[in-house]
Amino acid sequence: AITMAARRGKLIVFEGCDRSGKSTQCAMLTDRLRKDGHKVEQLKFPDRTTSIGIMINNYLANKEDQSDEVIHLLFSANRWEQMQKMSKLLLGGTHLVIDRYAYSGIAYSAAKGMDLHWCRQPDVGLIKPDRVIYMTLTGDKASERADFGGERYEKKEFQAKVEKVFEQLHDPTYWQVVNGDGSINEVHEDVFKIVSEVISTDCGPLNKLWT
Ligand code: FDM
Ligand code: MG
Repeated sequence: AITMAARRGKLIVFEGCDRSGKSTQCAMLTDRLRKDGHKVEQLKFPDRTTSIGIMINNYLANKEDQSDEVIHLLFSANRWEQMQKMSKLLLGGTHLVIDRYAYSGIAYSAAKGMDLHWCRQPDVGLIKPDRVIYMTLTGDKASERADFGGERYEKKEFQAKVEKVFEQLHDPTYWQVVNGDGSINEVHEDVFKIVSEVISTDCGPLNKLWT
């Protein structure tokens, strides 16, 4: 008898500058998909719970210094340490909703003036997202939101540079821009529409990033 091949889970990544609403939207999307009966897990990068993540956290909290190269490689290693778990979940049919990925890795490092090509290399071969939802905000909306300015990188001028790199990384073949200016529910509806389409499409086997 013909059995339907189990469909793998989809990898959905949220990207964008600080305070663009990524975390809120990740949580809402995960809840919604779960309520609709999907297997779904939410992850975030940096994952501050691992040994590498603790080093990253100390760096971001300005408790520890690292050279630009070292912190860049730690952020990348912090993704690589989750690849086995992620591929298992995806192949087992669980969708993954991820707050930041390799694009943040490149955008924040290149915004410091590091070479973009160099910055990309450590993440080559990570699991490629099925969709990147790039959240944008108009004008000064981000800095008006709560908590902006507490950690390293949370400066208006720096965020503007990060945004420029994100725009360079934007790949229309699998990125979609969502404007985060609206209410949380309005933005959620935009996100949900995009993700519903991705979930109902057969995306084939897992792909590798930038190979
Ligand atoms: N960040 C995040 C990087 O510089 N490189 C990376 O690879 C990643 C994933 O870390 F300023 C930056 C982006 C942000 C900071 O992220 C912490 P969260 O999402 O605010 O925890
Ligand atoms: Mg932050």
